[in-house]
Amino acid sequence: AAAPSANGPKKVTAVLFEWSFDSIARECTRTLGPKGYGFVQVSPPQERIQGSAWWTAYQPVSYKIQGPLGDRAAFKNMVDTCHGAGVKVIADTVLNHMTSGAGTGTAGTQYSKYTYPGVYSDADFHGCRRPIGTNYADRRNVQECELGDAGQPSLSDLDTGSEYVRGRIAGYLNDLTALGVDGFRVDAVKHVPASDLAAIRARSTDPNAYWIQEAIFGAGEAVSPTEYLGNGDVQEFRYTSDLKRIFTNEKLSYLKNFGESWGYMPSGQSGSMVTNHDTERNGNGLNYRDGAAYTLAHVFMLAHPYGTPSVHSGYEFAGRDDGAPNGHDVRACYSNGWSCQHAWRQIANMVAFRNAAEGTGITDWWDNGNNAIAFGRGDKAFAVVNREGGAITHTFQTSLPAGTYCDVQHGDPVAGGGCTGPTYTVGPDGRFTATVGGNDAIALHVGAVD
Ligand code: LM2
Ligand code: CA
Repeated sequence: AAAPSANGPKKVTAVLFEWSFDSIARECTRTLGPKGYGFVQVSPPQERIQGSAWWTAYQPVSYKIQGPLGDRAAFKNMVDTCHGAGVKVIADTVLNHMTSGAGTGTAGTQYSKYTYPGVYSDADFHGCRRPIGTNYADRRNVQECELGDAGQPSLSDLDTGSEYVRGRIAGYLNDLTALGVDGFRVDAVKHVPASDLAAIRARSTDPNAYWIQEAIFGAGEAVSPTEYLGNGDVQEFRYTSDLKRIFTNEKLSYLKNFGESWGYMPSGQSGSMVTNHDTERNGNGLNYRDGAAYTLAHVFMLAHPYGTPSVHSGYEFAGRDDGAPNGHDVRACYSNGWSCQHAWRQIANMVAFRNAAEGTGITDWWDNGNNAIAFGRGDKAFAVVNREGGAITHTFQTSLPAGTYCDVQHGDPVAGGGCTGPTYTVGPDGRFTATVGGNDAIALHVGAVD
């Protein structure tokens, strides 16, 4: 089993999707460290196919660290800079397959299907050699055939049962570890037998590396995400689709028992997210065009104790395939289409809320039977989320110590005391009265007192 490489109580990951290594280094110092993020996730750093679509990242050519995000030196500098800012680094790693086509990769490697000089040749791939298609009821089809659409060249599926392939993959992970990487998002694990991943993990030079595995739950499928819990954490995709449904079509009051009682995997072993790079495009999760529902879902996720949350931070896109703007370089947030969700006050300030609340459960739940909810995290924190069209006024019972708290949804705490926005005073009885606007929220925690 995996021991997450802890960063104290700081467990929130910012996923800086397709940001260059240099841009991530700047952001670790500028925002991620100061806001309390424990981890930053970098897109697949290995040599990829050329092209402008973002999904070139998921078509490995070799394990050289060189491509549009930067080179090996820039990668190493990013890891060191982030560590200096108190932020650990997770690398998105693609282990199931290599690219489908033929050409020259971003580090100059000339490849063709089943031939990737310096790494793999024909014998290193499974024998199926046709697309998986739609049959997810057949385990071998899912794990030995090829990802991709029917009728097109699909992704060469590595024979992860082979000792040679396992050694190569482990060598890549261990190289990243040597560069200082603390954990891995493991792509497409449903397509790799859990036992193959365990054998790869067993070769790790960092037994504490954090693994967050991507396995999308599908009812009736042969391969279940729970099979991967022995290797590390697994993302709970039902969390993502349920949050979208609740925040767009249903009632927030339904969230009262949200979490494991909804049939989810164990909270302590699951990744939670409002969306990722796939679900923001395919409709299975909310995206930045969803306005208040999107922002408030983040407030809820970060206030709520289920899972280990990640905040996807990407860019605006007109078409599904659109690659990262401005050559992957993010000089400033909110420019050139970079959305910087991780830095929005309503989201970013909830990271410190969650850090302050770490280890506590839900207390003092309140709802109006419809779309206004409030809950505390013991004597550490309290949040109100109002998805009603209009304002609500209520006297909330909390378990907070008496005091005056900064509402971190509308202001920032000032070092040494004070708040740039509104404050609320919790009385000795633990109560405070507030009017919360429609599609707005209030968040108080013991790390932001006036
Ligand atoms: C993942 N998780 O399991 C990634 O999160 C997801 O973004 C990846 O798909 C997928 N698995 C494979 O790593 C993306 C993208 C696909 C794209 C692949 C490979 O969503 O559209 O497929 O990356 O780049 C593209 C074409 C597809 C073609 C395939 C192979 O869209 O039509 O299939 O390349 O040439 C023939
Ligand atoms: Ca496979």
